[in-house]
Amino acid sequence: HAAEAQRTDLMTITRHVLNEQGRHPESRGDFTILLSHIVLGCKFVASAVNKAGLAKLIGLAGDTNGEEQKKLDVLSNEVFVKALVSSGRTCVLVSEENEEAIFVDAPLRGKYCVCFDPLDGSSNIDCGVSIGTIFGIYMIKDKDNVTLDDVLQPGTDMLAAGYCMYGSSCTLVLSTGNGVNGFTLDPSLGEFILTHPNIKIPNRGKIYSVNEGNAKNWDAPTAKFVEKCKFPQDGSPSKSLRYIGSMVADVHRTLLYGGIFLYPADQKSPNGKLRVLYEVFPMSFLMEQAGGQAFTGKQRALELVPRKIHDRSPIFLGSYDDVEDIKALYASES
Ligand code: AHM
Ligand code: MG
Repeated sequence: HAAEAQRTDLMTITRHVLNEQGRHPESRGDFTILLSHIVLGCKFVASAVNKAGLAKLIGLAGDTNGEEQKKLDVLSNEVFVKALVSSGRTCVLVSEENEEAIFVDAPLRGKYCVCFDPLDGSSNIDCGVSIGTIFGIYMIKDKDNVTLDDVLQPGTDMLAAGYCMYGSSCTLVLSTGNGVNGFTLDPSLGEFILTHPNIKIPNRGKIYSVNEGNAKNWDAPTAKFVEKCKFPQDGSPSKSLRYIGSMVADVHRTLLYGGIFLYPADQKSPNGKLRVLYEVFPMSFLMEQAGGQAFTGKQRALELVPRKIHDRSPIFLGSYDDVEDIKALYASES
C-alpha cells in the first residue's frame, strides 16, 4: 500500500490573507503586513508561555544573578506594542495593560487601530491552563486627525478580529469579515497553517459556560436561563457545564462545539466583567461571522458604542438558537 504522500502545499496564514486580499484590488498589502506583525507577536508569546514554567524551575534551582523574570502579561504587552508600532501600519493602540490609549508617532503612523488583550486569563498561567491574546482591528477615519474617537466605534465597524490560544497547541482564529478560519502553529515550520477552514458554529449546543459561583447575584433572566439548562421543562436533555475561566479557551470551545458562553451582569458588577473593546467585540464579531449571535442583555453586542476605552459589558454569545433563548427571557422581563 502506498504511503500517504507528504503534503507540501500548505495554506499558511499569510497565503490565506493574500488570497483574500486578491478580492480587494484597491488594497496595497497593508493589512497583510499588519497581520504578519500580529502573528509574530503571537509566536513570541507562544514561545514565552511554553517556557514559563521552566524558567521558574530554573530560577528556583538557584540562579543567583537573579534578573527577575518579567511577568508574562507584562512581557506579552511589550511584545505586541512593539510588533504593532514597528509594522508602520497602526495609529492608535488600546491594550488591556495600558490605562491610556497609545498614539503612534507620525513617522510610523498607519491607518489601522488595534484593540487587544495581550494575555487574557493570565491568572491561569501557573497551572498550565490555556490562555490567549484577543484583538480587534479598525481603520481610522482621517489620517491627519487621529483621535480617541477612532477606537470608540461600535463593533460593527471592525474590519477584522481574532484570537490566539496558547494551549496544548497554538491556534489562531481570524475573521476579516468573510467567515472565520482557524490556523494551527506548526512548531517545526514556525508557520500558522490553515487547519479549520470556514468555521461554522452549530445552531444549537449542548454546553453552557458560566461562573456559577456568582449565581446569588444574577438577574432573573440569567438565573432562569441557567435553571433551564439544568432542568429543561420541554423534554430536551439537560446541558453540560464547562467553564475554564479563560475567555479564549471557553469561546474557542463554544465556537467549535456549539453552546453558549455567559458573563452576565450581576448586583456586584452591573456591567459584568469583560471589556468591550478587546474582549466582547472581537469575540462577538467572530461568533456572528461563524453564524452565531452575541447579545448584551439589552442589544446586539456589536452595536454597542463604547464611551471609554476600558468599558465593560455583560455578554451572552454562542449558538444562534441558544442566544435566541436568552434574548426571549430578557424580552419577557421588560
Ligand atoms: P483577566 O483579563 O483579568 O485575565 O480576566 C478575564 C478573564 C476571562 O478570560 C474569563 O472569561 C474571565 O476573566 C473569568 O472571570 P471569573 O474568574 O470571574 O469567572
Ligand atoms: Mg482580559
